[in-house]
Amino acid sequence: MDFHVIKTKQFPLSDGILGTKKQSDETSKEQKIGIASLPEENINSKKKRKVDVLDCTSCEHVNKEGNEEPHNSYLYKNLDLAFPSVKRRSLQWRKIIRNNLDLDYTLLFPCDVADSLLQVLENELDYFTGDLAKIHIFGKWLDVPRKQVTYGDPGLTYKYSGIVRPAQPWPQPLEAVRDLLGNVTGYNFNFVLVNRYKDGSDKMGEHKDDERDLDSQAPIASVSLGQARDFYFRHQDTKPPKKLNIEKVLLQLQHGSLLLMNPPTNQFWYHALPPRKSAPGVRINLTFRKIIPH
Ligand SMILES: O=C(O)CCC(=O)C(=O)O
Ligand SMILES: [Mn+2]
Repeated sequence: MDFHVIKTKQFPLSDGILGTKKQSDETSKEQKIGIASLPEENINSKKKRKVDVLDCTSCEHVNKEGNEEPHNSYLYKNLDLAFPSVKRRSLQWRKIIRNNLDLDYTLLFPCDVADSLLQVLENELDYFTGDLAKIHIFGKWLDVPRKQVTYGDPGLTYKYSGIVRPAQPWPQPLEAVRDLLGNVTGYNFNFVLVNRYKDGSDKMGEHKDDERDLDSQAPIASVSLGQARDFYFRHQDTKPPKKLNIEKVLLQLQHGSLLLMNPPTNQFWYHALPPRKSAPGVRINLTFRKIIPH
């Protein structure tokens, strides 16, 4: 699963249904879209994979002085929760379509905002411990190889991997990200699962997010902060007995990125975040979901 990294110019916009705002003074900054996948026309090609990387590590942090409108009422620990610089920016989406896979990827947050948001979440979130930090698989209770916590609207719960997790009240910064995603995608997410990977040894195994409680018409919106990590999708029928010849789709999820897993992706494809010694930093991932209340 080796990646060949190339840096590319921006991909064409495909903002249609996603309703992103255009006109921006920040798009002139050299930004490279970060995604690793085969170009659509090369699905069955045996050529080496090319990975396009939108790399936040190389972009200069924005000097806000004089450029920002005051939004003091939202100012929160050096983070403006109205996300004005995000709303002003023109998002460059990459669409990936395969056999029942449907993804949209963009760099949502400029580096400075992503840095601040990561810092705030590092300071404020408390992760599950004890029994709440375990999952139940094949009759065994196992430690989750990362940290997790869940938030959402009052009364909601989420059942996955043999466990039930309550929606704790929204922390202000996550509520603000939820609202931003509502603007960007048009979906009202009511729940978020937070995963914290302390280093490259923390991981997530192959799974589908196909629980019955999820609204099957809504995407899952995955925001990544911190260490860039490899991520892949594997079609369910690539193993025996069917052994279909459908290639994995490989991505590298960058600091500040947003990945939309649109229906019916999670009916047909597994996804996973494999361990990576070469990715030693902390990463926080937020998967915003729409749960059907009972
Ligand atoms: O950390 C990630 O990017 C993956 C998270 C994920 O798949 C999940 O929360 O279900
Ligand atoms: Mn998942």
